[in-house]
Amino acid sequence: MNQGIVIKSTGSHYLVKQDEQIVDCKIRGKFRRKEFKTTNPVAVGDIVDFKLQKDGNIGVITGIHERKNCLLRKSTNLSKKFHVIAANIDYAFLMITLIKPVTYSMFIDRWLVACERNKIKAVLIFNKTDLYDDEINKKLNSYIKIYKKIGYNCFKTSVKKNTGIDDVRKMIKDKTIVISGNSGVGKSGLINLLEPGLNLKISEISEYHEQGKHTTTFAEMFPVAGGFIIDTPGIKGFGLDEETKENLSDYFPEIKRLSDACKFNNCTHTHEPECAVKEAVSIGTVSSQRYNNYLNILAGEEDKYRQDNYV
Ligand SMILES: Nc1nc2c(ncn2[C@@H]2O[C@H](COP(=O)(O)OP(=O)(O)OP(=O)(O)O)[C@@H](O)[C@H]2O)c(=O)[nH]1
Ligand SMILES: [Mg+2]
Ligand SMILES: [Zn+2]
Repeated sequence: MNQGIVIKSTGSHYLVKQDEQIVDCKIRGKFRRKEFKTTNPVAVGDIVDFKLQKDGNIGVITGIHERKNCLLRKSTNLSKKFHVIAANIDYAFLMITLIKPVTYSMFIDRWLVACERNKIKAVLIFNKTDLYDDEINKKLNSYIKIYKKIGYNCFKTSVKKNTGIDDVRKMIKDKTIVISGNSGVGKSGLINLLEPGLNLKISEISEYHEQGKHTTTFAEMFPVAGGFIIDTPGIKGFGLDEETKENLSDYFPEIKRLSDACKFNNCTHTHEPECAVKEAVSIGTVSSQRYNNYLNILAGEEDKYRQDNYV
């Protein structure tokens, strides 16, 4: 039996790395059906057992080792199935741009909820700072203030001007990191800058829609700056499951911290009297932007954040 790590998944086959050898593997039909809750039973980052076929460099995956963690999302909120973005990761980087394209705060907060839920350390990277004018810089600083206060690591970068990259580089050594975000924010561009030999495909964002063109189509892991980064295809939305919504306040760290001070121990922080969270929002110690996103996720107003007028 051979053992290796999945470095690329295309849905129908998987590249598995064992020492310096890379084997093109499929999975057994039976194995595939057993995992009914996810659209992809095997994800990049998974440690798998595989059998080599007689004719050389082709294999069959026969088992997945237990995951330390994984980042999951529902492809749409209507879908019942989950997609495993990556498995066995130390940090999840979310790349955000406040222009070309605009990353909405609702998207950021939903993604952070998924990280909290899966016990993955989240890091926010605000890219394309070379394009920001005074107004956008004000927004950037307010975002950074909000997220730093909660305890999230935040970085400002310009992949184009090569600024802020060294601080990001320091995070990577000996770690496995997944990088996620909307299409066109510069995920692959950042990896190219960190490890120029890789030459990952990037493309201009569309002029009219100011959105990315989904250039990266499959998740893939690369050796970068003494660690590993999993580049992923850009995503628009981030669907959460019912269970996450039921315990939502557990996944907003600043709300969770205050919950004990609410009058009712089952306080949902929506309509209850003597709610410590609502009091904190009213005096500004909890961000109203975060609180509104909390309320919207609770209320199931799933797709509002896609509208242009949503912050
Ligand atoms: N002005 C500016 N442009 C940038 C910056 N970083 C990336 N870009 C440009 O943004 C475009 C998209 O970059 P990609 O690296 O392909 O974006 P991506 O996030 O990998 O996109 P997908 O693979 O579609 O998810 C390219 O034209 C880059 O040159 C930056 O810091 N400033
Ligand atoms: Mg890309
Ligand atoms: Zn409360």
